[in-house]
Amino acid sequence: MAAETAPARHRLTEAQVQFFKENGYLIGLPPIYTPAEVAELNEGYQELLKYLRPGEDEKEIREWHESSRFLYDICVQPQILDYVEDLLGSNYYLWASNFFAKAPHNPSVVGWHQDAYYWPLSPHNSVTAWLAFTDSDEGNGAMRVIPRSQSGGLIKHKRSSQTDSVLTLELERGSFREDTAVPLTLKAGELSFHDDRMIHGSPANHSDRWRIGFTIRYSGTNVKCDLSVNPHFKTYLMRGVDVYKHNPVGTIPTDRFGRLERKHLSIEEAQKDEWHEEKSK
Ligand SMILES: O=C(O)CCC(=O)C(=O)O
Repeated sequence: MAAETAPARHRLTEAQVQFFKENGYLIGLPPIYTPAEVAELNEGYQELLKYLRPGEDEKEIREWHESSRFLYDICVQPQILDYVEDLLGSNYYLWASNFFAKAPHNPSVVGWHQDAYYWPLSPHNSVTAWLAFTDSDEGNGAMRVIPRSQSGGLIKHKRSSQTDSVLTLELERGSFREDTAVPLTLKAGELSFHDDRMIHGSPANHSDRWRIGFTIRYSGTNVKCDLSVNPHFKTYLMRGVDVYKHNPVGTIPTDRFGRLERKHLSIEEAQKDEWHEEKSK
């Protein structure tokens, strides 16, 4: 990143932590990256796109923090880690990252879902940092969240019937209060946080602008992955100690850019849609 004066680091206030616990998300934090650094982030993103094969798009850039030091360094940005520590506690690891990019006038949507429904992880103790590479607002398809929905438990997801949806498992209309949705407006370089059980999604980008977000997923060290669903799961301890040692540990990448050949599998991709039901029996 550009050698500028590093902004002073903050910790979350009690009120912000309380807001997250009650509502399942958090916004309104100072920018993590300056405009010059945001320009560098986007240059790095363009470099990563060069590693895609014909027919692939940015959705393929998943867990490439395992193969790209550029992405790994974003995931370990100290200010982000301080905030995550305030939300998850002192012992947690990094395990996933990916891009959600919407080109100008791209009709694709992210259907309403709970991340935890996709992940073979238990218990639920995970947080996503959604880092804006571009401005993200109601005009270009910002993420929308259903406040407090994280406290209602997991709702059964169904295979999507929407052809424009980026996801294949999503919540059915009527299974939650869509009219309470709140858009998460962010300037480039800012981030939001959300709980793994919070209901969220995003509409199409009807604007002339790109909307690019990079998600980084962190979990408490007590969280165990079912390796029979995702055998490639790798953890990177970010803060504290891992007394549980539930999961395999990843290797820090040395190449600045590079693609990951191992394909991580979600519950949906592993075709284990009944995983949550079977687990709760
Ligand atoms: O960026 C989006 O539109 C959706 C992001 C999302 O679903 C997630 O961060 O889990």
